[in-house]
Formats: sequence, C-alpha cells, structure tokens
Amino acid sequence: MSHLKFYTAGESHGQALIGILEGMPANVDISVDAINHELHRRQQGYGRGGRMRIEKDQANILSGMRFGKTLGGPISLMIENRDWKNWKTKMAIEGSPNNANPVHVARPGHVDLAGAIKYKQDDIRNLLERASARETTTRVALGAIAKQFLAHLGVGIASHVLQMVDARARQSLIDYGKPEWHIELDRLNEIADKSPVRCLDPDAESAMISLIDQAKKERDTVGGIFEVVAYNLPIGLGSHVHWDRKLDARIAGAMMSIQAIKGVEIGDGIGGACRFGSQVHDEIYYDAGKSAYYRKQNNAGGLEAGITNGMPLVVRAAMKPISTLMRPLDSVDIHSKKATPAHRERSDVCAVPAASIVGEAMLALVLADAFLEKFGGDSYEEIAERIANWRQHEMQ
Ligand code: EPS
Repeated sequence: MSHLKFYTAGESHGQALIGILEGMPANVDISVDAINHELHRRQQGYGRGGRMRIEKDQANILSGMRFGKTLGGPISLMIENRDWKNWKTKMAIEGSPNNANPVHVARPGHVDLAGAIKYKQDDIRNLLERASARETTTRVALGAIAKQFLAHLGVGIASHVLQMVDARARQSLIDYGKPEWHIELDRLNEIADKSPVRCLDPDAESAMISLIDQAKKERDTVGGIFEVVAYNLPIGLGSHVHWDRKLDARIAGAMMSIQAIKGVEIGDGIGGACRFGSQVHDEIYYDAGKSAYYRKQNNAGGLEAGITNGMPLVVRAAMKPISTLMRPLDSVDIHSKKATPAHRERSDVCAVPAASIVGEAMLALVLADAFLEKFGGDSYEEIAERIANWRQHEMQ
C-alpha cells in the first residue's frame, strides 16, 4: 500500500496488541464505538474456542484523533489481551524460560516447523505467538477506521460465508442483480451477522453447524470460503499500467495475507476458467436515462484489467481448516527427531465467520489506499470534493 500504511504488533498471549495507521487525511469523523462493533463481530461465530469467552476486544486510541476526528497524523491504538494475566510467566519480557513449557512438536499446517528452522528457535511458541490469528484483531480495528472513511464517501463493505466443506449457500455475491439474489447490499451484514455462521442460506447454515458439531466431536477442524463485497465504488480505482498498480493483485495479496487463507478469487475467478468466453464476460450496455453504463452480470467481480468498473467488487477467499487439531496429526519432535503426535493447545474448531470480518477489514484498507492514490487530499473535505467531481465525470 503506497498511500495508506499500517503496522501491527503483538503476540497472541502478550500484554496487548498494537496498531498504527499512517496516511489517513485529517477531519475524518471516526467513532470508537464503530471500531469496537467490528471487533465484536470478529469475536463471533459458531465453532470459536474458549479464548473468545475470555477476551472483550476494545480499541484504546492513543494518538491521531481529537474530538472524534482524525488529525492527519499516525493513528495508534492498543487492544488489551485479557488472557495475558494467565501467561505473564510464560510470556515474560525478561528473565529466563524456566517453567515456560516449551513447545517442541510442530503442527502440520502452522508456522511451527518452517518458522523454527528459519528463526533458529528451540521453542515453537516463539513462532506461534505471532503467527496466531489473534493478530487479525488489530487489522479489524485499523480496517474499521478505513471502513468509516469509505462509508463517508458512500462506499459500503460487507461479507458472508459461502461454503464450509460441502455445505454451500445457494447465493453468491456474483449473482447480485440477478433474479436469484434478493438482498440489498447495504443490508447484507445485518442479515449475515444474525446467522451463527454468517451464512445467508438457512439450509446451508444448518449443514455448516452440523459439520462444525461433527468436527468438534471428532476432534477435527473445519475451513471454508467467504465472499466480501465493496459497493458504490467509483470507476477508475487501480490501474492496468503496471503489475503492482493493478487493484486485483493488491486485493489478492491482502486477502492471502490473512492467517490460514490459501486461495483468493476475484468475481467468478476459477469458475470462469472452466467455461467459454461467451459465457463469462459481462456484456456492456448503456442506460441513456441514467447516463450510465451497466452490465447484466458480474463475473468479473467489478474489476477489469486491475481497474474498478463500477460494478460491485466481489472477492472470495478460501480458508484452510485450523491446523491445531485436538486429535493430533503425525509429526516429529524438533529436538529428538522422534515421531510424536503434533502439539495441541486451545484453539477454534472453525473461524471462517471471523475470517470474513477480517476480509472486510483488509478490503477496506486496500480500497482506502486506492482512493487516496487516485484522489489524494490532506483533509476529508479535499478528497470528498475531488470524488464528487469525479462522480460527475463518470456520468459523461
Ligand atoms: C484467536 C485467538 C487464539 C485462537 C485463534 C484465534 O487464541 P488462543 O490461541 O489463546 O486460543 O483462538 O488462533 C488460531 C486459530 C491460531 O492458529 O493461532 C483470535 O483472537 O482470533
């Protein structure tokens, strides 16, 4: 990201999580309650583990805001890890690792083996603490600031869970505008948030819940696919001219950076590769009454050649099942090199609903960056005026 930058810091069982967001213009109205609402949404979902009963994630803004508005400087925030009080000895900043119960057996699928070799660590905890998806708490808090900025500019972001194992919702966001899609995008989160698995299809929802119950009973884990949409975007964010300016590439990278994500698609993605061009591309029409181009379908997912085309931007991400299994897989002790069942510790059976909230946050951060790249501006007023002018131009 070139115009909006962010950092996160913190270990899963350390004292706190820290985030810094740099590049947000001045005078953007930001509600801390709205940030905390997003943090609450990330903590939900059927299949979450015991940790979410301990935490009540709240953002404590430390800088960059005054009287509810951004100042244009770095915004920093802190989120307390309530569980830290139970980990003070094991996660001490100083002292010796006596009584720290080191982890020596790598979990297949987690950072454990590759990280221990790369960073020359004897105790796998030195890797897993930072690799944990607990870090996504900070992304959601910073993303909630980006999301509010976008909302002031008229852009909405929402998500839902499409699939877990073989349970798949009938509706995909690429069907938006077709007869099979019945939900207005500005009501999508309201509806999805009422479902324990954030699924819009009641039959698929029951099947997903059964799969999570089955996995829990069998001491297994469940992954899945979620979709995120951004709507009311202007035409022209991103660019075709160079690989690192293509917005689809930037979004794919951001989504892939979320813990446990193994696949990303824009629009119908891989599905389009399995059909002929005549069935895939979204034909172009012009509505003279509205002075606007339109399409009857959105297989491109709102992006053509790395540029937004005015259709809803739809991105899908595939999350692998969580790699901490209570019925451990085969592994090896990194000290003795003997075959040993993989390390077990408290974890989630399924975190796909939570990951969809993280997906919203990452999309918000990338899109806020793309807005600042195209429209610039040091204050909210400046950028809002430029965007209003641009939206007039779009109509010509
Ligand atoms: C998470 C916190 C973690 C896990 C999960 C996500 O808490 P703990 O490790 O104390 O149970 O529930 O982390 C992982 C799935 C992982 O692989 O590390 C959170 O806040 O989202």
